[in-house]
Amino acid sequence: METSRSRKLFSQAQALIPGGVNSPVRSFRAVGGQPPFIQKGKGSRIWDVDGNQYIDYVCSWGPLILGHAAPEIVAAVQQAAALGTSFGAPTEGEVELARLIHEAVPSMEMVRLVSSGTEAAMTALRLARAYTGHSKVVKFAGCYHGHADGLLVQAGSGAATHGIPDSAGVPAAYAQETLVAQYNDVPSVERLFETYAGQIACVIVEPVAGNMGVVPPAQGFLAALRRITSGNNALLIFDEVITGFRVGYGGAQALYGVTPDITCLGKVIGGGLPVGAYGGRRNIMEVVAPLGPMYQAGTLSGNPLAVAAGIAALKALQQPGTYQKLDRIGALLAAGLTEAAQEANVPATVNRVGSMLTAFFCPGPVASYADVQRADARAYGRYFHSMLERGIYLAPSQFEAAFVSLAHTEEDIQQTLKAAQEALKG
Ligand code: KE4
Repeated sequence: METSRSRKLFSQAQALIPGGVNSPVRSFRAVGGQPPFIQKGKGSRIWDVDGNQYIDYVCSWGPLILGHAAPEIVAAVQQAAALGTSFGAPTEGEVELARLIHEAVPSMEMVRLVSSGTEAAMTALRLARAYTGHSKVVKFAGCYHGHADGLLVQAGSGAATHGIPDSAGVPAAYAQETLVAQYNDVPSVERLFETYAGQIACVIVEPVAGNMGVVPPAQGFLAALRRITSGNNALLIFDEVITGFRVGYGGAQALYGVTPDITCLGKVIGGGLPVGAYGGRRNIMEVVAPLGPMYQAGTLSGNPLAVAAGIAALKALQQPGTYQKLDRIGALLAAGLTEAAQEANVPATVNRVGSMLTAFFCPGPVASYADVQRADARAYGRYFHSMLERGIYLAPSQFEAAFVSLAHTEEDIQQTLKAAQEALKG
């Protein structure tokens, strides 16, 4: 495989950009080797600067549910750009995107647009603290909600239930306000609410975990979080940055029938451009400046180009049969990968919810963060490179979600499964 231009660019990039990348996971450090530099995408495919073509299952980590360079997205962005790229003033598109989001996710009675999922989750925590007057927040080990200080926290050691920093530069004092529970483990949440009664502002959760690899919520898990938070004057925050408009037009809250107080969105609602959002019940959102005392702002919040792309994406997703098609393609891939691993006698467990899935290199079930940690990341790394050499571009980490889009065809899946059969046979 020709890689000279990517290697040259990576060398130049490393001189100017930490690790040569603008987001750590892109560096391939989790799987080894050097990342190809991507030049273009179309539909389910991307091409690198050396002309190598790949079927793409990263899909920019979720946003490209319509595939690359979808005509309706490109046209919307071109049309918007011709009218000006940013005004720092209200525009009609922001009202339309807020309306589309509210109609799809009724619990979001009011919506504030921001420019990333991190901003959405960071602000949702601030909002919960402002609304409840409580200072502590609960997150789950293995769940990721962006890189705000209070969320870069890992479980404390043993009895210490308060969090410890999961990144340099996060003061212990910040981390201690974050409590860490175990995903799909309701008693671990109940114990925190007993220990810190009256101090907890919210529980924030990925309603389908994507950032430890895909781990679906256990039966009753989300409903239990709803019961516990409601019973303790705490808010329930669904971080639907991945699942929003991904696992269904109404997101995971519609799929599982559990309604949070605040929802965070991102990725799909920007159509591949920088958009995040948070929203919830009107009486909660009325705490947000300029209506209320909680401050949050952003120069490019509601940017006209990003909003135009988001509107085009959501309108395309309203087409009948959209999610049945995504589910069918996702199921075809998951079943084929399972079969290929069995044939190759490789221990693997494929978790899937609709069009997001992860093949864990370990026996199942994989239903918790502890289960996830049994996965053989080195085996995944070897598989990743074998697939890359065969023109299949997977997430460069065992602990991420893979995505299919409306542009992925049955032929793409068959080509992928043929490559997987060869790669798994090693
Ligand atoms: P951003 O700030 O990266 O737009 O969103 C942060 C975020 C918040 N919540 C969830 C559930 C998320 O998955 C993310 C970001 N996801 C990662 C990949 N799993 C983005 C990829 C990256 O970090 O480069």
